[in-house]
Amino acid sequence: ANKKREVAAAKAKVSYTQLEESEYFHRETYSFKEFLLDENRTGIIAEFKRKSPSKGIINDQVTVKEVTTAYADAGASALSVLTDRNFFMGRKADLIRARQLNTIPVLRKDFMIDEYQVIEAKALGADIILLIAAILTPDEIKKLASLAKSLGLNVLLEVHNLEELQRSIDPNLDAIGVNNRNLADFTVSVQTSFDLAEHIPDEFLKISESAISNTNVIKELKKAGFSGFLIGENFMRQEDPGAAMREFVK
Ligand code: IGP
Repeated sequence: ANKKREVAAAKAKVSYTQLEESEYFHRETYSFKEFLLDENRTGIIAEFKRKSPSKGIINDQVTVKEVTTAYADAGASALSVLTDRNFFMGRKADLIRARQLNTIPVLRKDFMIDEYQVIEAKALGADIILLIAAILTPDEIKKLASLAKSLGLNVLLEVHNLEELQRSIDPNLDAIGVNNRNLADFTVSVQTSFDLAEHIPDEFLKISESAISNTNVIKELKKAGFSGFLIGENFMRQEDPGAAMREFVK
């Protein structure tokens, strides 16, 4: 019976009141834009990712501490931390840890579908949330983005194609990320970013996500108007992801 109670307690959601009592819930967030456009930083949003549906285990030997602090030292403009457990082996505690240890913006990388998760993101110490156009209706995007803004969170909308982009544009978004990975078949092509660049209105920061493996691509993406580059696997698959990023930006 004790065991049962423990399991039930672990499953129970933290109440809204408890979330709002979190110290981080009241912090002032970092500006995503400021860090992305900072000349002394790289524009790279460096990701902590142990596992993915397309690759399986990428790296489960490293700690949030060693990786995220090394990323920040190497000039990351922001950190991306997976909190999804099922597909990515992420934990909410990873996000809290990244927040505690770093003074740059942190993106909560997860499948956000309801308001609870947005409030939770703020309580865990996130500065940025991800909204994925492929899994949300325009109304849901509007609702979640405006809640996020009201909490001071920055909003990154992820799109894969022109149709998703056009139906999802909303004034509460700060940044639009083009995911170069096709979620239907996991194929990757950076060309997706080049194709969509001109369709993203100038008031939004442009981010290119996934499959970025060399600095020449970043140069070309910058020319096309991108100011953010989300990189996970290329660093995480190395034994020392922080050293990999240092080498990459050298
Ligand atoms: C990073 P890569 O190819 O550098 O590991 O990609 C990031 O773009 C990818 O992890 C990602 C993702 C997502 C993960 C993009 N959108 C949505 C989970 C959910």
